[in-house]
Formats: sequence, structure tokens, C-alpha cells
Amino acid sequence: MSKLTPAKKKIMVALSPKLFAFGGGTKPVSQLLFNKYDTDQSGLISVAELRFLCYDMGYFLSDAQLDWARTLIDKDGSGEISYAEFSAWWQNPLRFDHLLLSDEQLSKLRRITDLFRSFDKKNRGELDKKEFEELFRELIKEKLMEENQANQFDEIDRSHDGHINFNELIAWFYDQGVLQKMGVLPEKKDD
Ligand SMILES: [Ca+2]
Ligand SMILES: [Ca+2]
Repeated sequence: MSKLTPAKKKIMVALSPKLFAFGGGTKPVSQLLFNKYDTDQSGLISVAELRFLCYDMGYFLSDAQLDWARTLIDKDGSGEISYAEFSAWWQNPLRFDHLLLSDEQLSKLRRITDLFRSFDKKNRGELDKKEFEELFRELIKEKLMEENQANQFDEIDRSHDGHINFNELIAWFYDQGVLQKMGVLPEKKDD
């Protein structure tokens, strides 16, 4: 052991079974995957890194699907995927089904994009509180939401910048079952 270089010693320590036993387990799969595909080790997964991850798992995403994946997983619309966002997606058993939208599902998604844009009066890619209230009223009118459904601006605004961007809207729609209602995602099955 005394002949080992410090680098080799480090490896020995990392592989020591004692370390695995200590604390009761290894890292969750989601953490291992996240670290593996965060190739530049920025602590965030970029859209390009996400595409590699999906492809390695046997799912090649088209540009449109990748665009959707970025919208769905990057819930605060920061442009990159944090570990919290990644693990939330990973825990969903339908994670890949929810990414591989058909052309028909993508065209239904376009309806949401159009709706968002029609309330984004200043073309900023985000809605302020007043614009968001107007959108909410329209959703009620179209029977996509009900009056009593959660409309908590501050919670929907995950990035806490006082505006709702498209990703934040999609994350909220996801939680409220609107994506199913609009046919973007398949209806939840009771098993
Ligand atoms: Ca993010
Ligand atoms: Ca925001």
C-alpha cells in the first residue's frame, strides 16, 4: 500500500466497500446519470447533454421533441436542467412517453403556444400578473380549468422573477392535468 501514488490511493478509497456500506447506500440512479451526462460538469444538464442521454437510452428525439423535452423538464425556464428538475422527470415512470410526442400531440401543443402568445401582449416571452390573470380567465371559459383550481402566481413563477414564462406555464399545466385535457399528453390511466 505504501507504494501507491496519491492518485491511486484516492481510487482505492473511492472503491472501498466500507464507503458504500457507510450511510446505508449508494447515490440514486438519477444522481449517477445526471453526473455522467453533465459532461462539462457545470452542475446543470444542457439541452445537448439531454439529447445524448436520451439517445444512449434508446430514444432519439427529433428537434421538435427535444424542444418539447427542454420545455417540460426545465420547469423554471432557466435554459438548463438542474438536478432537482432532472430527478423530478426521472421519477416519472412515463418519462420517455412524455417526451416522444407524435406530430398530432405536437400540433395540440401549438395551441398552447398560440394561447400564451396571444396574452403576451408585449412579446417578451413571459406574462406579468395581469396578463396571467387574463389567460386564467380564458382557460376557465374554454373549460380547461375550473374556478377553484390553484392559481397561485408566486408558486407558478418558479424562477421568482415576477413573470410566468412558457416553461413555467407548462409545468403548471402539467400539475393541473391541462396537458392531458388538451391531448398533448395521454390521459392518466388508473392502474
Ligand atoms: Ca432550470
Ligand atoms: Ca418566472
